[in-house]
Parts: sequence; structure tokens; C-alpha cells
Amino acid sequence: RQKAQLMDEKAIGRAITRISHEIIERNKGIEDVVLVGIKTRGVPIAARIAGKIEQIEGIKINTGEVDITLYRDDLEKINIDPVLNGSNIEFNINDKTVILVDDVLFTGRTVRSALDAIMDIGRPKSIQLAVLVDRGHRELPVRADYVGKNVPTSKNEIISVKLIEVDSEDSVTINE
Ligand code: 3GP
Ligand code: 5GP
Ligand code: MG
Repeated sequence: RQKAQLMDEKAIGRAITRISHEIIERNKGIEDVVLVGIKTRGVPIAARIAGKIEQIEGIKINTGEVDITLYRDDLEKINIDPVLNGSNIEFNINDKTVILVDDVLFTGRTVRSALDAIMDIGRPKSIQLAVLVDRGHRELPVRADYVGKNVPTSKNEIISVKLIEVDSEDSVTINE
């Protein structure tokens, strides 16, 4: 059951623009910054941030992806670790600031697994996290450095993130 729309196309666009500016500001430029999107919807969000940063700074930013599946039978249950299915990072991440990008941050388990995947590949200078929606309920000491929108949820609510690249529309809604 759909309850309310939290973000429309314009709001998502503005959040991505703001996050892009924040990334540039916090890192004093983007010379050493690379992006890694977490599949599925973290990937188009990373691509949009890369496009926006290129628009602002005139520099192309390397963008890769990791594919992590969470086996969660029950939203309320703490579950086994997420599984890394693969990654596509075709550039050097040593001494880079790697910014992980995902659509929704919930327990933090997917991000923890993505951190493992990144550290297997190389030794970044630092790793930061950008998410479109932070819905709370962390089960690990994980926080996002860049947040599109903080959405307090109950555990049985679900945030639906739709992106044009995947779902042919841009919207964030809260469902029950
Ligand atoms: P995503 O691949 O774009 O992140 O996990 C498959 C999809 O199910 C996810 O899309 C996500 O949007 C949606 N989803 C909704 N609630 C959850 C949840 O609690 N865990 C996971 N892993 N996915 C969820
Ligand atoms: P976590 O590992 O932090 O529990 O969950 C993060 C991953 O699960 C994200 O990749 C995200 O896509 C998905 N996820 C968790 N909760 C939700 C939700 O309410 N809505 C959507 N769309 N995805 C969710
Ligand atoms: Mg996701």
C-alpha cells in the first residue's frame, strides 16, 4: 500500500545536485575522487552524480560498480551477510577517495559488504558513503557522509525508489 510520495523528479534532481556540490567541497576538488555505485539503483545514482560533477568542475570522474545481494527473508530479521556477486571497477583505487553510492541505507550490512569488496581491490585513501535515502534502523556502525533525504521509517515500511534509467520514472515513495 502506497502511503506518500517523499520525492518527485525535481526533488531527486536537487538532492543529487546538492550531494555533488558537497562532494566537491568536502574533498576540495575531485582530482582523487572516484565513485562506486551499488547495484542496482546505486549505479544510476552514481552516474548522475558523476555527470553533475563533470558539469560543475569540467572533469570526468571514474565510476565503477559492485553487485551485492542481501538475502533477507524477513525485513525484521537480522540475517546472514550480504553476498558479493561481482564488481566492475576498471581503475586504480589506491590512494583515492572512494565514494560508495546507494539508493537506500537501512541496516548498513550492504555497505559493510561493499567496504570489503573495495578493500579487496586496493588501498584507498578514504571511503565515503552517499545515499539517496537514509531510512534508519542501523545494525552496524555505518553512517552516510552525503544524504539526499532522511526518512524515519518503521521496520515494516518500505521505501520505493524509482529511477528513470531502471523504472522509467523518478520518484521516492513510502509504502507499507
Ligand atoms: P536495488 O537493487 O535498486 O537496490 O533488493 C532488490 C530491490 O528490492 C532493491 O533494489 C530495493 O529497491 C528493493 N528493496 C526494498 N526493500 C528492501 C530491503 O529491505 N532490502 C533489500 N535488499 N532490498 C529492498
Ligand atoms: P541495508 O544493507 O543497509 O540493510 O540495506 C541497503 C540495501 O537494501 C540498499 O541497497 C537498498 O536498495 C536495499 N533496501 C533496504 N531497505 C530498503 C527500502 O526500504 N527500500 C528500498 N528501495 N531499498 C531498500
Ligand atoms: Mg540498493
